[in-house]
Amino acid sequence: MKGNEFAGLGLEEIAEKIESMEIRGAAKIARAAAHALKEEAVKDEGELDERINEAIERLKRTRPTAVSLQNAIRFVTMNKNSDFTVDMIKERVDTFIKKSHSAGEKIAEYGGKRISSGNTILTHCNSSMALKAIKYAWDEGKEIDVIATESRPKKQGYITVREMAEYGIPVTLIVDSAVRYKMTDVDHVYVGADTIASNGAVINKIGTSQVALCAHEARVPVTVCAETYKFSRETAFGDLVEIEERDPEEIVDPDEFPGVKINNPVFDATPADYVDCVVTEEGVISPSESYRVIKEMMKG
Ligand code: RI2
Repeated sequence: MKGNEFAGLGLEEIAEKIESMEIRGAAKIARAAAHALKEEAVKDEGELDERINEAIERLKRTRPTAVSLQNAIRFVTMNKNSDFTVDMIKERVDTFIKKSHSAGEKIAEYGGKRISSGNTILTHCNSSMALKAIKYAWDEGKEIDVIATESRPKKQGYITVREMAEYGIPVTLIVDSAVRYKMTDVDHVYVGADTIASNGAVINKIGTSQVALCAHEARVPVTVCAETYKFSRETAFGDLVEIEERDPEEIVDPDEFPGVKINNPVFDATPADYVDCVVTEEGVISPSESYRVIKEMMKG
């Protein structure tokens, strides 16, 4: 069990860090949101129900696309909006955080086993879950190497290449537009997910669908590493996943481009047809089984 990643941070600090992406990655923002609820629960001011409901509203406004955050809140509050107790919130938060870490360990193992010695794995953005699987394969003594995209505009690929290099795994950085050119060298694509819809579509960092399209063309399997709390029950009832649009200034200084519209959508949807499998803590599934995972979630 890891130490507390968010020690000393309260609700507002966590919400601001999620918004600014200082705390980022769908798994981490889910754990951070859970931690923030615990911090609110133990405060000795006002009504507990009110504090928790306000905290939930604040957290939900931070980043709209990753359902992991909403599912963390749902897990902690058991889908209620009243009759909370401090002990219940504390216990549920600790359980969620523990489950998140242990899901990561299982995903590492199941995802890592699918990688063979000699494989080149291409990854996009920075997914803690995808990288855990790659590290597991490396720890098993497999000789592998990684190609990582830069992942404009926030360049989370820099985090990935540093993490791989520090771990000793041979890694090559490429610009996003080099993916199709490099795909002939690739044996597997490993990515994470922010949300998985009931039809098996994977919503992940912008550009993931282009990577998957290139992989599909080259018959390279695409593996998505995602915990079950990244499946969206709302999509089973017809809701569409909101794609977060961030500040155009993350791309360029708009003042330098007068008269130009600048769009900064930060996620896209990869259709299930372009995904070979989803590695969850419960096992490796076909994306077409997403609805079954969601149905199971609804029982709990
Ligand atoms: P893990 C990230 O979102 C990336 O899209 C990444 O692939 C996904 O979350 C899953 O990450 P962002 O916060 O949960 O960088 O696997 O926008 O760490």
